[in-house]
Amino acid sequence: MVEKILLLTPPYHTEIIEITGKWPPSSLAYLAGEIRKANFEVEIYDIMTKDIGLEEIKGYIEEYSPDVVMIGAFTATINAAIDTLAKVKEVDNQIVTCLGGVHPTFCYDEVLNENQEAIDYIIRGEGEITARELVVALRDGADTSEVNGLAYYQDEEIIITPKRELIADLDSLDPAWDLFDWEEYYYKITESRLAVISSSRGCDHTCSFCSQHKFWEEKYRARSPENLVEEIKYLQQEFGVEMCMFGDEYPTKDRERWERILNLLIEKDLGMYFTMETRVSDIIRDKDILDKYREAGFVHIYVGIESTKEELLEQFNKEITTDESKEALRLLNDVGIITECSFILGDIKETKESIQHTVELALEYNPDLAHFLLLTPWPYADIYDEVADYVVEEDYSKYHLVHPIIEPNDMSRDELLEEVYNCFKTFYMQKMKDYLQMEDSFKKKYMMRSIKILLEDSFLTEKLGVANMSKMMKMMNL
Ligand code: B12
Ligand code: SF4
Repeated sequence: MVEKILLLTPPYHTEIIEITGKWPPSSLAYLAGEIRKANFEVEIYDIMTKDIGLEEIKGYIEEYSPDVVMIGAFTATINAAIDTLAKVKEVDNQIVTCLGGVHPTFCYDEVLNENQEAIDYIIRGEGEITARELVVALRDGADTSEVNGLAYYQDEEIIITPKRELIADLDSLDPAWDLFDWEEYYYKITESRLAVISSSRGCDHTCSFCSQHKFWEEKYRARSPENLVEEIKYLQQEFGVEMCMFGDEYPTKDRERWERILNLLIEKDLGMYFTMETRVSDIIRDKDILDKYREAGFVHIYVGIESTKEELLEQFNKEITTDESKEALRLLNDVGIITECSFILGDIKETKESIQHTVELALEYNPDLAHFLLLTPWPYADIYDEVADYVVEEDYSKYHLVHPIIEPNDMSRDELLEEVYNCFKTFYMQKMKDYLQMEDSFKKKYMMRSIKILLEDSFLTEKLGVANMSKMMKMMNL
């Protein structure tokens, strides 16, 4: 009898973005909400947040004894997800194991061929309806080949069922937020209880290094402002959420909808903080309402800048110019919103000099926070074919953006990594002086806390060296 469904996150850590807090896995809340509609008992066990390893996971599976276990993965987490499912099978081979998310959606054949024992089903594409229909079919003893959106191994061959259609109305979803242990989730910088929410799905741009527009089939669907703001209010009232990250690819695409969201947030006056990622062009488009962003609670915005080189922006199909990037950062800085962006390094023509030039320009662009990340071609991204001959790392667990995956013509991987660390060092040594002089006390405190976390707990801590660290900490009075 199939009754108990367990949803897991993979035991994977990077000490990169994660260091700023503990982030609830919203995908699992969405999946659980839909599965629950068919009267199953559903649990979410957030291994990533609990920071536990395979042996503890084994103990939990033995104790909970689920009938079906589901886990999600993108490229960096795929190995950890598969190892987890293998462990589940070790506990009880009768437990049905399912894998979803972007990496298995595109690489289902490679994943299934190499892991037939561990994985019973791959759920391809948008997960909610397929997951629910699959567990219903398992409970009813029905033929799973009738369920769209699956890939699985049967009689020595991979069965691929027809594509799952995207959900037409995102307001119809009902995420099971009550299944989280909210005490566990927080954003360190503001010391706030944190939720990751989703106001829309997809993106109609086609940046060549990105997988998100492909996963969502280059379509854009959005929730109604009213439905979204009601959910935010509910999260605050029921679970004490104080800060929400919009996990969307492209929350601001439709100006009318976006302004309505801002107006509603201002009207409700919830006193919450919000953060999101969006496009440079929308920030410029919205220059006349950016003060509303801040008033609504958007304290920190990540803008997709990616490069200081026009040539690379074109190669990435980013559809922005360097002037626009500078302008967007300036506009956000002017209204007191904390700005963050990343610069992708390590394309095949990269040299030590070009990296040094990038860091100089990064300082001129003047974001509050910058990341210097390495070009990481997901095997299903458009850019993959362009750089395939330069790929020198096949271990997917290293596809986390600060490990060299490709080797440029004129730099070794060690040199590349060394330069990445130098970029962080140069950038933050300079920025620290700016932070100290900030007049906006909220922003100053935010930046001081960010830098403290970066110095004390990140992948950079070791690389900066004790002498540099103490010098920086002393300089910042930390
Ligand atoms: C929030 C977030 C985080 C949070 C983690 C939240 C969490 N606990 O899950 C934090 C900030 C910690 C984080 C860290 C990292 N992240 Co992140 N993150 C996101 C972000 C912005 C939103 C995810 C989200 O909530 N989406 C909303 C939900 C509803 O959509 P979804 O997750 O896609 O889920 C749907 C489907 O994918 C599928 N599905 C997903 N999981 C499952 C599971 C099952 C069982 C099934 C059936 C289906 C299924 O069904 C879901 C519903 O339809 C995405 C970008 C994005 N827009 O999605 C990047 C993203 C997932 N992150 C990414 C990366 C690379 C990382 C890091 C490696 C970055 C780094 N250098 O540190 C780390 C890894 C940390 C770790 N330990 O895993 C990449 C992955 C790229 C790729 N193709 O491989 C993304 C896509 C961003 C990008 N650069 O393009 N991340
Ligand atoms: S990087 Fe951003 S704008 Fe570009 S395709 Fe991906 S989600 Fe869309």
